[in-house]
Amino acid sequence: MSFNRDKEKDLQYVQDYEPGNDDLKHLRILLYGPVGAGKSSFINSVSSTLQGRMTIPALTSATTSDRSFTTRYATHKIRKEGRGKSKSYYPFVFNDVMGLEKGDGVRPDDIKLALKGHVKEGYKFNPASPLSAEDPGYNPCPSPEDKVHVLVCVLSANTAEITDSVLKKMAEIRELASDLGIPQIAIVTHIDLACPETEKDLKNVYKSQHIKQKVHDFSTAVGIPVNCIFPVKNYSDEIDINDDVNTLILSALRQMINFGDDFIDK
Ligand SMILES: Nc1nc2c(ncn2[C@@H]2O[C@H](COP(=O)(O)OP(=O)(O)O)[C@@H](O)[C@H]2O)c(=O)[nH]1
Ligand SMILES: [Mg+2]
Repeated sequence: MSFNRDKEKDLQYVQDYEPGNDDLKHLRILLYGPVGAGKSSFINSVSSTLQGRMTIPALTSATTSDRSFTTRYATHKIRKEGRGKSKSYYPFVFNDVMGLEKGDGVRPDDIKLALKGHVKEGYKFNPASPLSAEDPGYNPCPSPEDKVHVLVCVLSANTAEITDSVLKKMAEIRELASDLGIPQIAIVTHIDLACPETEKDLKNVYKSQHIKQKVHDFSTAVGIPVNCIFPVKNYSDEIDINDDVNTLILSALRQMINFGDDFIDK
Protein backbone atom coordinates (compact mmCIF):
# COMPACT_ATOMS: atom_id res chain seq x y z
CA MET A 1 0.00 0.00 0.00
CA SER A 2 1.44 3.38 -0.87
CA PHE A 3 0.63 6.67 0.74
CA ASN A 4 -1.82 9.12 -0.78
CA ARG A 5 -2.97 6.67 -3.40
CA ASP A 6 -6.60 7.59 -3.44
CA LYS A 7 -7.15 10.61 -1.25
CA GLU A 8 -9.34 12.54 -3.67
CA LYS A 9 -11.26 9.43 -4.61
CA ASP A 10 -11.80 8.56 -0.96
CA LEU A 11 -13.11 12.04 -0.26
CA GLN A 12 -15.42 11.90 -3.25
CA TYR A 13 -16.67 8.49 -2.21
CA VAL A 14 -17.47 9.72 1.30
CA GLN A 15 -19.13 12.88 0.05
CA ASP A 16 -21.28 11.06 -2.48
CA TYR A 17 -22.19 8.14 -0.26
CA GLU A 18 -25.86 7.32 0.28
CA PRO A 19 -26.99 4.15 2.06
CA GLY A 20 -28.04 1.55 -0.49
CA ASN A 21 -31.10 0.64 1.55
CA ASP A 22 -34.21 2.81 1.79
CA ASP A 23 -34.95 1.69 5.36
CA LEU A 24 -32.26 3.86 6.79
CA LYS A 25 -30.96 7.40 6.56
CA HIS A 26 -27.57 6.58 7.99
CA LEU A 27 -25.06 3.88 8.81
CA ARG A 28 -24.19 3.51 12.45
CA ILE A 29 -20.52 3.00 13.27
CA LEU A 30 -19.69 1.91 16.80
CA LEU A 31 -16.19 2.56 18.14
CA TYR A 32 -14.93 0.63 21.12
CA GLY A 33 -11.60 0.21 22.83
CA PRO A 34 -9.57 1.15 25.88
CA VAL A 35 -9.80 4.60 27.47
CA GLY A 36 -7.42 7.02 25.79
CA ALA A 37 -7.13 4.96 22.60
CA GLY A 38 -8.51 7.87 20.59
CA LYS A 39 -12.17 7.04 19.94
CA SER A 40 -13.49 10.54 20.55
CA SER A 41 -10.51 12.02 18.72
CA PHE A 42 -11.24 9.89 15.69
CA ILE A 43 -14.81 11.21 15.51
CA ASN A 44 -13.44 14.74 15.85
CA SER A 45 -10.87 14.02 13.17
CA VAL A 46 -13.49 12.78 10.71
CA SER A 47 -15.47 15.93 11.34
CA SER A 48 -12.43 18.17 10.88
CA THR A 49 -11.32 16.32 7.75
CA LEU A 50 -14.73 16.56 6.10
CA GLN A 51 -15.38 20.14 7.09
CA GLY A 52 -11.89 21.27 6.20
CA ARG A 53 -11.40 22.98 9.53
CA MET A 54 -10.84 22.02 13.14
CA THR A 55 -14.08 21.05 14.91
CA ILE A 56 -14.86 19.66 18.36
CA PRO A 57 -18.07 17.60 18.34
CA ALA A 58 -17.13 14.80 20.78
CA LEU A 59 -15.44 15.28 24.12
CA THR A 60 -11.86 14.11 24.33
CA SER A 61 -10.04 13.50 27.56
CA ALA A 62 -7.04 15.67 28.33
CA THR A 63 -4.79 12.82 29.36
CA THR A 64 -4.89 9.09 28.84
CA SER A 65 -5.00 8.53 32.58
CA ASP A 66 -8.34 10.31 32.84
CA ARG A 67 -11.44 8.28 33.38
CA SER A 68 -13.34 7.97 30.16
CA PHE A 69 -15.80 10.76 29.53
CA THR A 70 -18.06 8.63 27.44
CA THR A 71 -20.45 7.01 29.86
CA ARG A 72 -23.64 7.88 28.02
CA TYR A 73 -24.69 6.36 24.74
CA ALA A 74 -24.55 9.31 22.38
CA THR A 75 -24.81 9.54 18.63
CA HIS A 76 -22.39 11.89 16.91
CA LYS A 77 -23.42 13.31 13.58
CA ILE A 78 -21.09 15.07 11.19
CA ARG A 79 -22.32 18.24 9.60
CA LYS A 80 -22.28 18.27 5.84
CA GLU A 81 -23.65 21.53 4.57
CA GLY A 82 -25.49 24.64 5.54
CA ARG A 83 -26.12 26.40 8.80
CA GLY A 84 -29.13 26.95 11.02
CA LYS A 85 -32.34 25.38 9.74
CA SER A 86 -30.87 24.19 6.46
CA LYS A 87 -28.15 22.15 8.16
CA SER A 88 -27.58 18.70 6.72
CA TYR A 89 -25.58 15.75 8.01
CA TYR A 90 -23.55 12.93 6.49
CA PRO A 91 -25.45 9.64 6.20
CA PHE A 92 -23.24 7.92 8.76
CA VAL A 93 -23.15 8.44 12.51
CA PHE A 94 -20.76 7.41 15.26
CA ASN A 95 -21.21 6.06 18.74
CA ASP A 96 -18.34 5.41 21.08
CA VAL A 97 -18.38 3.43 24.25
CA MET A 98 -16.15 3.90 27.22
CA GLY A 99 -13.12 1.78 27.85
CA LEU A 100 -13.02 -1.87 28.63
CA GLU A 101 -10.99 -1.54 31.78
CA LYS A 102 -11.56 -3.93 34.59
CA GLY A 103 -14.59 -3.05 36.66
CA ASP A 104 -14.87 0.29 34.97
CA GLY A 105 -15.64 -0.05 31.30
CA VAL A 106 -18.85 -0.89 29.52
CA ARG A 107 -19.88 -4.51 29.90
CA PRO A 108 -19.77 -6.74 26.84
CA ASP A 109 -23.47 -7.54 27.45
CA ASP A 110 -24.27 -3.86 27.05
CA ILE A 111 -22.24 -3.60 23.88
CA LYS A 112 -24.16 -6.57 22.55
CA LEU A 113 -27.41 -4.71 23.23
CA ALA A 114 -25.99 -1.64 21.52
CA LEU A 115 -25.06 -3.71 18.46
CA LYS A 116 -28.67 -4.84 18.20
CA GLY A 117 -30.00 -1.32 18.69
CA HIS A 118 -31.50 -1.84 22.14
CA VAL A 119 -29.65 0.99 23.87
CA LYS A 120 -31.51 4.29 23.83
CA GLU A 121 -29.82 7.58 23.14
CA GLY A 122 -28.59 9.11 26.40
CA TYR A 123 -28.54 5.87 28.37
CA LYS A 124 -25.87 6.03 31.05
CA PHE A 125 -23.89 2.80 31.13
CA ASN A 126 -23.48 1.28 34.54
CA PRO A 127 -20.31 -0.80 34.92
CA ALA A 128 -21.89 -2.56 37.90
CA SER A 129 -25.01 -3.85 36.20
CA PRO A 130 -26.11 -4.52 32.63
CA LEU A 131 -29.00 -2.77 30.91
CA SER A 132 -32.19 -4.76 31.44
CA ALA A 133 -35.35 -4.87 29.38
CA GLU A 134 -37.25 -3.08 32.18
CA ASP A 135 -34.94 -0.07 32.15
CA PRO A 136 -36.26 3.13 30.49
CA GLY A 137 -32.94 3.20 28.59
CA TYR A 138 -33.88 -0.04 26.85
CA ASN A 139 -35.32 0.19 23.37
CA PRO A 140 -37.51 -2.88 22.84
CA CYS A 141 -38.15 -2.32 19.13
CA PRO A 142 -35.02 -1.05 17.39
CA SER A 143 -35.37 0.34 13.88
CA PRO A 144 -32.78 -0.60 11.25
CA GLU A 145 -31.12 2.78 11.97
CA ASP A 146 -30.72 2.03 15.67
CA LYS A 147 -28.66 -1.05 14.95
CA VAL A 148 -24.89 -0.99 14.51
CA HIS A 149 -23.64 -1.64 10.98
CA VAL A 150 -19.89 -1.51 11.52
CA LEU A 151 -17.90 -2.25 14.63
CA VAL A 152 -14.55 -0.51 14.92
CA CYS A 153 -11.94 -1.52 17.45
CA VAL A 154 -9.72 1.42 18.38
CA LEU A 155 -6.21 0.76 19.68
CA SER A 156 -3.22 2.97 20.27
CA ALA A 157 0.13 2.17 18.67
CA ASN A 158 1.74 4.03 21.51
CA THR A 159 0.94 1.64 24.34
CA ALA A 160 3.16 -1.27 25.25
CA GLU A 161 0.56 -3.97 25.55
CA ILE A 162 -3.16 -4.47 25.88
CA THR A 163 -4.03 -6.04 29.21
CA ASP A 164 -5.45 -9.53 29.32
CA SER A 165 -8.75 -8.41 30.80
CA VAL A 166 -9.26 -5.89 27.98
CA LEU A 167 -8.30 -8.53 25.42
CA LYS A 168 -10.78 -10.94 26.90
CA LYS A 169 -13.60 -8.42 26.67
CA MET A 170 -12.61 -7.53 23.13
CA ALA A 171 -12.68 -11.16 22.08
CA GLU A 172 -16.12 -11.50 23.62
CA ILE A 173 -17.41 -8.43 21.77
CA ARG A 174 -15.85 -9.61 18.54
CA GLU A 175 -17.58 -12.92 18.84
CA LEU A 176 -20.96 -11.31 19.49
CA ALA A 177 -20.56 -9.09 16.46
CA SER A 178 -19.56 -12.05 14.31
CA ASP A 179 -22.68 -13.92 15.40
CA LEU A 180 -24.72 -10.97 14.22
CA GLY A 181 -22.74 -10.79 10.99
CA ILE A 182 -21.60 -7.23 11.72
CA PRO A 183 -18.41 -6.30 9.85
CA GLN A 184 -15.45 -5.37 11.98
CA ILE A 185 -12.36 -3.34 11.41
CA ALA A 186 -9.73 -1.77 13.61
CA ILE A 187 -7.89 1.50 13.60
CA VAL A 188 -4.47 1.99 15.15
CA THR A 189 -4.11 5.53 16.45
CA HIS A 190 -1.17 7.56 17.75
CA ILE A 191 1.08 6.43 14.92
CA ASP A 192 2.73 9.85 15.11
CA LEU A 193 4.12 8.93 18.53
CA ALA A 194 4.87 5.29 17.93
CA CYS A 195 8.07 5.37 15.91
CA PRO A 196 10.70 7.89 14.76
CA GLU A 197 9.89 7.42 11.06
CA THR A 198 6.21 8.26 11.37
CA GLU A 199 7.00 10.93 13.92
CA LYS A 200 9.11 12.62 11.27
CA ASP A 201 6.69 12.09 8.41
CA LEU A 202 3.30 10.37 8.39
CA LYS A 203 3.92 9.37 4.79
CA ASN A 204 6.32 6.73 6.11
CA VAL A 205 3.48 4.84 7.71
CA TYR A 206 3.41 1.91 5.28
CA LYS A 207 7.23 1.71 5.23
CA SER A 208 7.65 1.58 8.96
CA GLN A 209 8.58 -1.89 10.20
CA HIS A 210 7.53 -0.86 13.67
CA ILE A 211 3.99 0.04 12.61
CA LYS A 212 3.80 -3.10 10.50
CA GLN A 213 4.73 -5.13 13.57
CA LYS A 214 2.16 -3.29 15.71
CA VAL A 215 -0.58 -3.99 13.19
CA HIS A 216 0.48 -7.60 13.09
CA ASP A 217 0.48 -7.87 16.89
CA PHE A 218 -2.96 -6.29 17.15
CA SER A 219 -4.26 -8.60 14.47
CA THR A 220 -3.11 -11.62 16.43
CA ALA A 221 -4.35 -10.20 19.72
CA VAL A 222 -7.85 -9.18 18.65
CA GLY A 223 -8.38 -11.52 15.71
CA ILE A 224 -8.96 -8.91 13.02
CA PRO A 225 -7.12 -9.53 9.72
CA VAL A 226 -4.21 -7.16 9.00
CA ASN A 227 -5.90 -5.84 5.86
CA CYS A 228 -8.80 -4.64 8.02
CA ILE A 229 -6.57 -2.66 10.37
CA PHE A 230 -5.96 0.97 9.46
CA PRO A 231 -3.25 3.17 10.89
CA VAL A 232 -4.33 6.74 11.58
CA LYS A 233 -3.15 9.84 13.29
CA ASN A 234 -5.96 11.74 14.95
CA TYR A 235 -6.03 15.47 15.21
CA SER A 236 -4.83 16.20 18.72
CA ASP A 237 -3.02 19.49 19.24
CA GLU A 238 -3.01 20.78 15.67
CA ILE A 239 -4.29 24.22 14.87
CA ASP A 240 -4.63 23.60 11.16
CA ILE A 241 -5.85 20.90 8.86
CA ASN A 242 -3.11 18.62 7.53
CA ASP A 243 -3.25 16.73 4.23
CA ASP A 244 -1.47 13.60 5.45
CA VAL A 245 -3.70 13.32 8.50
CA ASN A 246 -6.74 13.67 6.25
CA THR A 247 -5.47 11.01 3.86
CA LEU A 248 -5.27 8.35 6.57
CA ILE A 249 -8.56 9.35 8.19
CA LEU A 250 -10.36 9.20 4.84
CA SER A 251 -8.89 5.85 3.95
CA ALA A 252 -10.14 4.33 7.22
CA LEU A 253 -13.52 6.07 6.95
CA ARG A 254 -14.06 4.86 3.41
CA GLN A 255 -13.58 1.25 4.52
CA MET A 256 -16.01 1.70 7.39
CA ILE A 257 -18.67 3.03 5.03
CA ASN A 258 -17.94 0.35 2.49
CA PHE A 259 -18.24 -2.48 5.00
CA GLY A 260 -21.33 -0.96 6.59
CA ASP A 261 -23.02 -0.62 3.25
CA ASP A 262 -22.28 -4.25 2.40
CA PHE A 263 -23.93 -5.22 5.66
CA ILE A 264 -27.15 -3.25 5.21
CA ASP A 265 -27.39 -4.55 1.68
CA LYS A 266 -27.66 -8.13 2.89
N1 LIG B 1 -0.55 12.42 19.15
C1 LIG B 1 -1.73 11.84 19.11
N2 LIG B 1 -2.60 12.03 20.12
C2 LIG B 1 -3.82 11.42 20.04
C3 LIG B 1 -4.20 10.61 18.94
N3 LIG B 1 -5.46 10.16 19.16
C4 LIG B 1 -5.85 10.65 20.36
N4 LIG B 1 -4.85 11.42 20.89
C5 LIG B 1 -4.87 12.07 22.22
O1 LIG B 1 -5.02 11.05 23.20
C6 LIG B 1 -5.87 11.48 24.27
C7 LIG B 1 -7.06 10.52 24.44
O2 LIG B 1 -7.88 10.57 23.27
P1 LIG B 1 -9.46 10.36 23.32
O3 LIG B 1 -9.96 10.57 21.94
O4 LIG B 1 -10.07 11.18 24.40
O5 LIG B 1 -9.55 8.82 23.71
P2 LIG B 1 -10.86 7.94 24.02
O6 LIG B 1 -10.86 7.72 25.50
O7 LIG B 1 -10.65 6.64 23.28
O8 LIG B 1 -12.07 8.68 23.53
C8 LIG B 1 -6.28 12.91 23.92
O9 LIG B 1 -5.41 13.77 24.60
C9 LIG B 1 -6.04 12.99 22.41
O10 LIG B 1 -5.74 14.31 22.00
C10 LIG B 1 -3.25 10.43 17.87
O11 LIG B 1 -3.49 9.72 16.87
N5 LIG B 1 -2.05 11.07 18.02
MG1 LIG C 1 -13.79 9.33 24.56
